[in-house]
Amino acid sequence: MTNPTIYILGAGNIGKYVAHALATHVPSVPVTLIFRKRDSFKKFIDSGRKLTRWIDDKTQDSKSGFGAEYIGQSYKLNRAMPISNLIVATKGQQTLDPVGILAPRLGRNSTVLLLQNGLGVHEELNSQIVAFRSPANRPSYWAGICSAGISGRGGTNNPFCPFTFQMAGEGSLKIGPLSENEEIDQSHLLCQSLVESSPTLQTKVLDHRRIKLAQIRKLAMNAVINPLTVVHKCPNGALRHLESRRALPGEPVTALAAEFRPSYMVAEIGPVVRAALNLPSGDPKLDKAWSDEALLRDVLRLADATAENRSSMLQDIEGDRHTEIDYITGWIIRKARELGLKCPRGSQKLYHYIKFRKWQNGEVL
Ligand code: KPL
Repeated sequence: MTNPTIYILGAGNIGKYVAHALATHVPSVPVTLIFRKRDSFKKFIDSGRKLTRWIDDKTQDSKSGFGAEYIGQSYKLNRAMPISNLIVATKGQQTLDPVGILAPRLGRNSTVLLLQNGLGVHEELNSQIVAFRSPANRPSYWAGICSAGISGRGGTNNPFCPFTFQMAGEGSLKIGPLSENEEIDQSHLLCQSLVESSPTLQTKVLDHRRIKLAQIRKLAMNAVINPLTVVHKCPNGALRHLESRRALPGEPVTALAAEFRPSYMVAEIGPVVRAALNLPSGDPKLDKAWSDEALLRDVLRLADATAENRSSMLQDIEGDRHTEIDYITGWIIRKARELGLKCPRGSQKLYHYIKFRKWQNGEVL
């Protein structure tokens, strides 16, 4: 049986943004938000199951109310419907547990769109969720990359406007299948609904090869920007100054100054992403697009375009939460090892610093 509802796990900025766009542009498709915290679930119900978009100092309430489900303690699986379409908008490190709870409602006819930073989440779901160990039971995974600038006006912890989000800049949503063999069916409910929401989302449907390129490009950007903003405790825009800063006469060139700058990180990460992509050799266009120069240019452009932002990783560190380091820098390190490449030393140091909140030699974060 196909369930016509689109479920969204994670009511953070991206989850709210996509839910609001679906409700605005495809009101005939029911959308249900799934909550893991009772508190947020209750607040959502009490506030009338509405989401508010804040743009150019004007607010726009979602036209229709949303469905809401709570999957924390006392969750009754036996009364729950199977899920045909699930958008996962949680952070990588917050995905395994809730998807594990939902796994009995997901199966080979379900589509799961992972809308998050980093790589490696779907492999983790397949290896850690018992029901998904058999390829025959696995959902079809899609990846989504959202480049819109969205900030919460407080997030779900804000007692005044937990379900409001603010648009800081337009952007696109690229989606595509993670399996090489999957044909794109534009009439599939999830795909079609996201495309119909294009006036807001600007959805582009890519084939497997192109979504993989887009994912790895975004990962390379995040693997440079996010850990560097943590180590320097700075907004994204400061990375350009850091890049051009030279040691003053007589100033000792510390590891921080020499290594932890965008060009150094790109020089380490570039070879790993190029090898992971296994690009056909001798294609001058591809060689140029994936050169260290092009990656560095894109990193600095993204840092400039999001200059005021504190990266999601820096915000997680400041809020004393787990970070996405395992799916970003961790992925680079694992890939380098798997491909027999030189160990990316700077990335390894940053990984340890961010994962364990201290340097390998003991200094505390
Ligand atoms: O994706 C981001 C993040 O913070 O995770 C960027 C694009 C770097 C914006 O801050």
